Amino acid sequence: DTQAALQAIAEASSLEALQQLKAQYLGKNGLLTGEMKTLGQLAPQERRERGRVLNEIKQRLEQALAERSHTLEAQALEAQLEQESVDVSLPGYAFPSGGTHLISQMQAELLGIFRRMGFSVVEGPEVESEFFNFDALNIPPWHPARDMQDTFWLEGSSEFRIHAPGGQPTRDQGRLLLRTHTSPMQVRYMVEHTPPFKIVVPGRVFRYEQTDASHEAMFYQLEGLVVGEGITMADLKGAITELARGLFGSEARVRFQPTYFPFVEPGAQFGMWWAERERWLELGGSGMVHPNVFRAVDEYREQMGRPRAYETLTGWAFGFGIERLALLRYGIPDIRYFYQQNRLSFLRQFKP
Ligand code: FA5
Repeated sequence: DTQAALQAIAEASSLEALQQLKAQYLGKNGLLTGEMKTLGQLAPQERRERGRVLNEIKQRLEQALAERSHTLEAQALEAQLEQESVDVSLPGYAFPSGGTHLISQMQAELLGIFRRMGFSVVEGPEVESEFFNFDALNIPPWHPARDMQDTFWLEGSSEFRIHAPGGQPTRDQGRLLLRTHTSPMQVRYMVEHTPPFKIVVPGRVFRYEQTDASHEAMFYQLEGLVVGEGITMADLKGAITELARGLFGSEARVRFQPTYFPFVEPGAQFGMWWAERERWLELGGSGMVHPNVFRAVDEYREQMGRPRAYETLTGWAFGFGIERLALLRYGIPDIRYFYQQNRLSFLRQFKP
């Protein structure tokens, strides 16, 4: 009964029910399929007539199935949209937000102080060559000062070659390492730029060290370098004093004590008076750029076909650890809190 079948299809309440009806009529063992199978027993004339009728029925059923299926799908979609609609009047919920790491905050603050003094900020590579990290800084391979900074050596040799404007690569620059300080950027910058200039270089450095409350294997340094005509130690003291005032207020004081670094002469470690706690903070090293460093830079420049530029000039440099400054300033008992433990409860205290 075609009419009954069509009605059942039109009234099917779900896609599953529709699927069942389809199987019932048109499936392999369906009613219509059964009828089709009997065609073979009829006489040719009758078979043709009956075949035509059955085909027509089949087409009508198929069309009805398709239409109903379409309607049901549309209804399902409608219902789903209804259910998933957004109620814009509901109160929102707060997303947890990250914060800038204390060391990044300190770095930004320090760079701000130096920018106000007219310094440019430049950065260099963390994977460095033996040449820039040691040799050019007046630390030859046999020099005991190499042991002052235990080094992570890397496999392979340097691919860092500074190219002259004409494109001539320079000599081999030795083994690769993770830079143990930011001082190699002194050399890189001087090779590439013509004095006078004032730069600061922030960056990560790495040392093959046993960690403890005040030693990390990875930490941040800030390097400073000023080169020009008639630059003296007094200018260095002025800049460090300005830094101290920027950090600790106008009453801040600084002190310099003689010390040794191969790449400066004379060399001085410097500290700041922390009035609030009535104590000195030892910050880092500094001094007048050693003539051997200028010499190495000029030699390198010559090899690149650039004019020597440092013979008649003087300059000073400093370098200090940003974590050490943060430890002292905020009374943090252990440097390992910053990266190794990475404790959120600790870091959140310094959310800006
Ligand atoms: C240097 O690295 C020199 N390049 C500094 C310098 C630059 C001197 C320019 C002269 C002219 P030193 O090895 O002392 O020096 O390290 C400098 C500072 O880095 C230290 O004063 C300290 O603040 C910090 N520091 C050193 N080792 C560690 C460490 N393992 N963990 C955290 N901070 C460290």
